[in-house]
Amino acid sequence: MKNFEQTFEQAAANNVNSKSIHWFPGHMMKTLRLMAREIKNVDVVLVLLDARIPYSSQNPEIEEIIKNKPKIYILNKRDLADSSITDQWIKYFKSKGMGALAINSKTGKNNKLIKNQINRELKELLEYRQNRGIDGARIRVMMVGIPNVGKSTFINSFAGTQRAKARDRPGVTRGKQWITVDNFDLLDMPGVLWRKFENQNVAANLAFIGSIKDEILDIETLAVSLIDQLKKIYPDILPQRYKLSEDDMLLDNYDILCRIARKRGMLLPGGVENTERAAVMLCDEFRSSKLGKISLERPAEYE
Ligand SMILES: Nc1nc2c(ncn2[C@@H]2O[C@H](COP(=O)(O)OP(=O)(O)OP(=O)(O)O)[C@@H](O)[C@H]2O)c(=O)[nH]1
Ligand SMILES: [Mg+2]
Repeated sequence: MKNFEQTFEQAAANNVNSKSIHWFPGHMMKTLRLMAREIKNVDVVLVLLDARIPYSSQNPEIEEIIKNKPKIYILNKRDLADSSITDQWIKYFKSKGMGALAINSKTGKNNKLIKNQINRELKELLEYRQNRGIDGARIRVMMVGIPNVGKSTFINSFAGTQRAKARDRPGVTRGKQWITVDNFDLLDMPGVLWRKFENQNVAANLAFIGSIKDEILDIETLAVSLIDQLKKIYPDILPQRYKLSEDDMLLDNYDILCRIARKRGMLLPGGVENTERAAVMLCDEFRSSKLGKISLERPAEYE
């Protein structure tokens, strides 16, 4: 079984050898350049993070581009994360003087909260404009974040209609798109990953939540890493969901995947466990919160 480092090295090699498999695709490079250009034209940046991995979903290259702008961190997909840990993350961001909110973009119930937060963040600018008689000036908002975090979905719920294309896979938005809602101009952007992962945990977390295309990953390696993580931070989840015994849980992680395959009747001719199918199922069940509301990172680890 390959480890994560090997998987990513393989992905990088594929990037060189194949036209169709792209690790850090050209459109992400273009997006970083576009962001650097457009940052001058916006008033505030909404940084969408995934509530399950608020640390790993902060892209340092994006942070560098937006560092001098007012910004609000939005922990999206809060419905999939452990709510008590999300509350801890919000406190963590606030203790660092950063505006932060946790939301579920699929509901559209957050608009008032977000407008208030933007108004608070831009208080001085809005007062300045009012004093100069430029009341009613539009507020320009740039959306940034990793692929698949929900930027386009957020815009659609903010607008109350389907204005930006949003799908359940990374790499959907390919160019910039301005969308006007009341006195706001929202700039939708493609998601951006890292050029190079220094930290394999970050890479694994991004893969678990579906921000990296599964096609460039070894899904069994991914599932084995996920089993490893879940065993450490939510030890009851796998035994409960897949009816694994205490002895099963003492097996090594790959053998646990075999047990999961067997328990779900995923067998190849000859009775061998179909670990690939089990791996796809495990990742899907994690992503769709069938395993429960799971937070893979806690702020205490990053104090
Ligand atoms: N459960 C849940 N799903 C969400 C939420 N926000 C977005 N999604 C889902 O996440 C998936 C990705 O959403 P998009 O809006 O396309 O993500 P994006 O950030 O625009 O992605 P790219 O354009 O590829 O960078 C879609 O299936 C959405 O329905 C949320 O708050 N909760
Ligand atoms: Mg999008």
